[in-house]
Amino acid sequence: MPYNGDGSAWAERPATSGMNAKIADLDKSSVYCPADGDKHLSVFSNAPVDNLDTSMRAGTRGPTSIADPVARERISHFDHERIPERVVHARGAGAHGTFTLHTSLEEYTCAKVLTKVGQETPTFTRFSTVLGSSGAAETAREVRGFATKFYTQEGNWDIVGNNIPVFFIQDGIKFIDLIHSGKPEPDVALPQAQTAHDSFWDFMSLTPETLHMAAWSLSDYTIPRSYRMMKGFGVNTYVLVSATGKRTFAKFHWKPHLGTHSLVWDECLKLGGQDPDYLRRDLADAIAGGAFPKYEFGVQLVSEEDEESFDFDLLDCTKLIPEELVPIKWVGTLELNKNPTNYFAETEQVAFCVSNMVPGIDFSNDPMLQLRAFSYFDTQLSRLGGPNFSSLPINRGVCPFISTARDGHSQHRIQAGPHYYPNRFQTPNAGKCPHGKGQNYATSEAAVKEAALADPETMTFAPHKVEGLRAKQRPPKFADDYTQAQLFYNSLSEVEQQHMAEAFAFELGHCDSRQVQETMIDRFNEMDHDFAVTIAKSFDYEVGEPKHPNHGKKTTGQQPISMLDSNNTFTAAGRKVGIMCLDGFDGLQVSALSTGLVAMGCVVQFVGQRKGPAYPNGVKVGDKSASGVQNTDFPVEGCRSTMFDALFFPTGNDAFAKSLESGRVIHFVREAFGHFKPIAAVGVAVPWIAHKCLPGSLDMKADATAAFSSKHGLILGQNITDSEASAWTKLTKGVKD
Ligand code: HDD
Repeated sequence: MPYNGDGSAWAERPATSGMNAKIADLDKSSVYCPADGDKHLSVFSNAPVDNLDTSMRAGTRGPTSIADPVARERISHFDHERIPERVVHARGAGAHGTFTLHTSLEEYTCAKVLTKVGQETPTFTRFSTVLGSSGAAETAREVRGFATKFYTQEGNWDIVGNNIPVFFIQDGIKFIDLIHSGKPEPDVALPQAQTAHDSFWDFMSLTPETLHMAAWSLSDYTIPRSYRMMKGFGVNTYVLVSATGKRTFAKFHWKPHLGTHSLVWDECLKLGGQDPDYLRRDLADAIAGGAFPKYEFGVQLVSEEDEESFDFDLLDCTKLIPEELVPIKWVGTLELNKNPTNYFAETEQVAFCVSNMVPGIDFSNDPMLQLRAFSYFDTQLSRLGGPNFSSLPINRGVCPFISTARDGHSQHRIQAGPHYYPNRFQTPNAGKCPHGKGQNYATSEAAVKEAALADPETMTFAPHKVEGLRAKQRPPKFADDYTQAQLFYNSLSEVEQQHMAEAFAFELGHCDSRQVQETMIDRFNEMDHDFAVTIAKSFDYEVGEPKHPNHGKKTTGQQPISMLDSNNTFTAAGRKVGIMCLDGFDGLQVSALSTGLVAMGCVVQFVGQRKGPAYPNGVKVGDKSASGVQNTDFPVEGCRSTMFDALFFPTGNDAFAKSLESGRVIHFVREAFGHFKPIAAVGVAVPWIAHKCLPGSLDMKADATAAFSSKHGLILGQNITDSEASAWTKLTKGVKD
């Protein structure tokens, strides 16, 4: 069952049983709308209002009275309904969930969320695009955000990551220029939600450290098929701190149970108009239908002793740790299982802060991370109107705490007790004081260690030594911009490399500056000479010999770079199949196939001549009460093949066969075939596909009634066997000959 837009979900307060601690907490602040006798329409004062249609005025045609508090307050509230959208990642979709730990990381961290096996931690996850404004289309080529707030028993912990394991720049000080260059041009504010313009590629071409991320950005990673089929990465290197004070570097990973899959660019261009909400709809539909998206959570761990043992720097977030060097340890599962009740209150007001940490998790000295730790908290002050954003319902924690912070705009709490520390009421302090004098500081290295280790579960920052010459400087290994860009490119399949070249032609084809195009081609020449030669063809440019020839190495693993790698998951589950139910269709076939597809976890949608009843073979058109009448999701004029992952054409009677002849229906097949989508057909639909829709495209004789092409994902036949059906559902999307 897809997300129901008819408002029926607003009518009643959901049952509270089975709610996780955060949902139960939010419920305290929720208001539902039933007219249950005690409630009435009101204004700010909550006084009842009888008339919301007509303002107060002197006589029927006289001036409107400013003394009408109802009209005034309604207009005034409306005037202030908007808050600033996020300066980046403005467009997002959120969902509540549960994180369950299945493998303890006790050896590395004292954070309970990562040590108590079986513990369920409530979460809120927000997926996003980066550059588009809050109303932008979601299928634009964009890096995607993957941010999760864990409401742990020790406070909130936020992992604010992306769907790509590396980032554009090595130092947060450059973030402002990176984002300015990618956002719409400042004079006429275009283009929206895309990097296909001169400023962005100007910045990229003049900033060599961006090369690795530039390659990821042009790849299929920036056009995901679904947030349910998208990886996530913490990107920066963090530090886990054990109960004995041992510090271990950690990279965070999310791996989708449905595998990692993308759209093809032509689909994106079309879907941008057909359904600009494609990804948030997909997420809401899946959760509403009970097909809860799941992700494995994993860590790559590096001991402090091994910090220098790589040919890249762990503090450089333009680099990943190849899995053959450090495998991923999978420790928990995130399930997204509840849609928000109110988009603004939850998805918009959620404030992810990289600085939200719990004891046992710490920052590394990654210079991006260190500045991020400031930026997120800071931006919420203007976005959410002041320092009390952390006590908004979606942001407040579920663990008990005491704070001496007070007052400020829109204070939500009524705080009793001392607003200073230390105090004579012995407000408990988690930290240990080595001197027992009430001050939480120590005067020697030994005392600091002793204090931290005395009660590791409460230490916020584990002590560790830092020293160095204070200067604007970078570590030497930060200088290698090529090795990992080459590793990424080599690890892709040929077709994915081809997609990158096509993406380059689109992106740089939208730039006007010859200098930008040529400099960028020269940059990619340092990644791979053949690639540079290919992309240069679209720009009539001759590429020279690279200074850093491609080393030819590849990487693979549990989070394989290529989406066609055998370690990726391929499943029919979660895929959307469109079934063409033009009047006169074979009802038995449709019901049998749709039941089978649903059992495999597919979402089935029916397309007919009209939204409403479709009449099977043997039922008179118009006889709505006859058995077998199929309710459709879309009229054929109201949807396109791009909205489905696969299509099924049943057989049918003469009327059905005649309706197949419509140009719109033929276009369905041609377009889906062009996107390498699985198409299945039976009976009269077989010769129609072979000879009308795809003449000359199929390897079948003119009189053939059956054909199967695993390459095209096309299956045509009188009967579809189980093995053919399962091969069909492998969905060879995006694979080109
Ligand atoms: Fe950021 C939002 C991810 C670098 C400053 N960022 C934001 C969001 C995600 C990321 C997913 C949206 C969170 C949400 O859904 O509300 N950002 C990243 C990643 C980065 C990164 C993976 C590189 C490793 N960001 C980065 C830097 C800075 C920022 C270097 C500034 C120094 N990011 C912000 C911000 C935002 C933000 C301006 C905008 C809205 C917000 O924080 O809450 O503070």
